[in-house]
Amino acid sequence: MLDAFAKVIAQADARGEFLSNKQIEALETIVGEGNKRLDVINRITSNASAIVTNSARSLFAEQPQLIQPGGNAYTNRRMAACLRDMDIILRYISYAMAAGDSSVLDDRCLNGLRETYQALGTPGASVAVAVQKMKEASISIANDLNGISAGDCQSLISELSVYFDRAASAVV
Ligand code: PEB
Repeated sequence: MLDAFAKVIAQADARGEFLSNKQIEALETIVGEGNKRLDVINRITSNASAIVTNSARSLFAEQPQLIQPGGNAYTNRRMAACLRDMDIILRYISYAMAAGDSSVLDDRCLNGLRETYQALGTPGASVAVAVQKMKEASISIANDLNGISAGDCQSLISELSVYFDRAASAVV
């Protein structure tokens, strides 16, 4: 599990080189945008249950067969497992955002998840839709200018999008 700093250090050390100017500049950007990054993480974290429940509700409205007899989220036990999975995925995405690197998400959440879903008969494509819905909800919450001074969050939002896309494509 690496963060943005440990990653460039590992890369430079593998070559026996000092950090390049480009690497230092990239780290400077991360430090400079640190407060905005923490704000994004804080907004996702404090709205996590709304993000999960609204996204799940929207998924089941679009794919009602999932909650009908024979569906993979049918019965309270499976519904609970589904909501829990969405919560786990969102939590690891928030960790990746905190680290500025996807390795925590890749190693501890996504690795083997497609195979797990195949074994369980859980439709990965539906999980991917749920992840995309959490992405839209998270971005609109993170990007909400209400009550804050407007700033440029473009690069942080696109980084956040990449983590969601990574999670969605890891399960189909
Ligand atoms: C991954 N999910 C499930 C299981 C595991 C995971 C390991 C089996 C064991 C269990 O039920 O607890 N666990 C989860 C995860 C990590 C982890 C991400 C990462 C660290 O440790 N069913 C649907 C929807 C979807 C869904 C499409 C969006 O119809 C999910 C939610 N996951 C789902 C369901 C089950 C499950 C298990 C319903 C239960 C399936 C079953 O027992 O039949």
